Amino acid sequence: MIVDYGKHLLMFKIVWWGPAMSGKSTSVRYLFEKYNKLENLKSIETGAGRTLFFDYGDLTFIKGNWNIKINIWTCTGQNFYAETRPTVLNGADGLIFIADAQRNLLNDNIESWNELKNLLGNKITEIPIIFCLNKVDLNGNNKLLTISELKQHFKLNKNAIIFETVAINGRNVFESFVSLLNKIQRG
Ligand SMILES: Nc1nc2c(ncn2[C@@H]2O[C@H](COP(=O)(O)OP(=O)(O)O)[C@@H](O)[C@H]2O)c(=O)[nH]1
Ligand SMILES: [Mg+2]
Repeated sequence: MIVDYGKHLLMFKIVWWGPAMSGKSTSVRYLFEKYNKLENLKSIETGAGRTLFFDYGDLTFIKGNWNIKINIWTCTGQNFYAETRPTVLNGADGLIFIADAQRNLLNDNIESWNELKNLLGNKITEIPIIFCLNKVDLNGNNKLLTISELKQHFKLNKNAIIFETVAINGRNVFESFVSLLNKIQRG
């Protein structure tokens, strides 16, 4: 977090983390759309067609006589770009972990969570994290992970906050973001 008392400016960095294709870009895009700030969202392409490298952008709010600028990033899921992920994490004040609710992708979720834990080390207990179990619209045939299964496989404590989200229609996307902001604010 950067505090500029002269300019009354508070700057945060929030990173959306999770395996490839879990819905990070879709979630972030929904947020920028909601705030009518889609033009602030930049995406870097890999050059290999539509595959995204990462997305980033700022959302700015006014609270009292302070400007709050939130710097938003998504990590890249492709393993080819794994070396960029520590950089994206640098200086993060909070994280939203987007897990894919499809049961057959459990191992991808666990692998991504383990990578994050390794990169953060001790900081994992200090940085506020909110979890999203995304794509819960793909229900049917008992093929979705449940919140309690995710908690168990990720070894989360029982007060971890997990939202069931649908990034393609925005269900709980804004709520998970606000929940993280509250968590950051409580410190
Ligand atoms: N059915 C469904 N599809 C989703 C949802 N969220 C994302 N997707 C789709 O999953 C694919 C990957 O999403 P994307 O946001 O690019 O994933 P990222 O790699 O984590 O950034 C895209 O085709 C999205 O439209 C969701 O909640 N439900
Ligand atoms: Mg993406």
